Amino acid sequence: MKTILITGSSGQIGSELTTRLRKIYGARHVVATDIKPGGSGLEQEEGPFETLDVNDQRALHDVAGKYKVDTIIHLAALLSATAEKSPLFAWHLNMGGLINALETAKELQCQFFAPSSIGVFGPASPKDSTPQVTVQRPVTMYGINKVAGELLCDYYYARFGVDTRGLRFPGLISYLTPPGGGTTDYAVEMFFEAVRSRAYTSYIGQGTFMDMMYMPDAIDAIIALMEADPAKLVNRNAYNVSAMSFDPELLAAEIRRSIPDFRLTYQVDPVRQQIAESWPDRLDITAARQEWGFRPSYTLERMAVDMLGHVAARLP
Ligand code: AKB
Repeated sequence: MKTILITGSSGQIGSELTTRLRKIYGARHVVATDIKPGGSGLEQEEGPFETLDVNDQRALHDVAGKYKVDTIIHLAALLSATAEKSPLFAWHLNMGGLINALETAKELQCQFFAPSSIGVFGPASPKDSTPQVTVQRPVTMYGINKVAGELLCDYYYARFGVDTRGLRFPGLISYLTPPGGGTTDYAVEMFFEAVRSRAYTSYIGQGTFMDMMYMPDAIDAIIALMEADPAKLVNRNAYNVSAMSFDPELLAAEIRRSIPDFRLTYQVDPVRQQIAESWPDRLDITAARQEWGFRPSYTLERMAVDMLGHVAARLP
């Protein structure tokens, strides 16, 4: 039986992952931590929760030691748009938090997961069917952090034998906890505004395609990768994963199947638009399929129907 420590457990991924892992491994075996409570609130109610600043190496080590964890899932990080507003802070949080979590994993001999991102690619990477192994020259602070993070995780595996694993997440779509400060957040906002007001103004321009995935598939992917046979993992840090690729028009068309009078307009934000244009249109996910059986189950159509149902149920 695993005992898992999650950092950033109140965030978009953390809040749903904590609940799922507690169902699999038991509430006592999943220690949720965050710098502040938040998220769905369940991560504090359903099992152990500790307030933790990942930049505090000693505190991180002490919490992991107190619960005798054997797995660390390190989610605490700043996303792309926020990182671009405060690049120095992003460097300290994203890199400082990661190295502290890796050191703890090394000292306590833990298995380790850290999310990477489509942000590791840049304008010099192939835009379509972006390969697993290709040019990685990102032009954002977030992307630089993520590339350095992938390399650090590889280093801790090769040098110290820490069982590090990671996924390059695309935009993640969910209804429970909102994403914060990402470039792909527009997709989630569009669902909520479509149900609330039947209209949405997109900060990402028409024709800008990005990879996306529904949260249940993202959670399944983390669990599948962490359970995968280590002998089969060639590209540990980190695997391209994605379930769909769309631009704002394509998503709006899908929403109109359920809300025919939904109106989409544009007010493009130059910073987030530039970030989006530097990222791939569509990833090649062959390595994840072949090495550990990645198989997302939500298409754009299935995801949109499910999302709209849940968002309608949540809004007053
Ligand atoms: C962001 O937009 O910053 C994230 C990501 C793709 O890593 N959702």
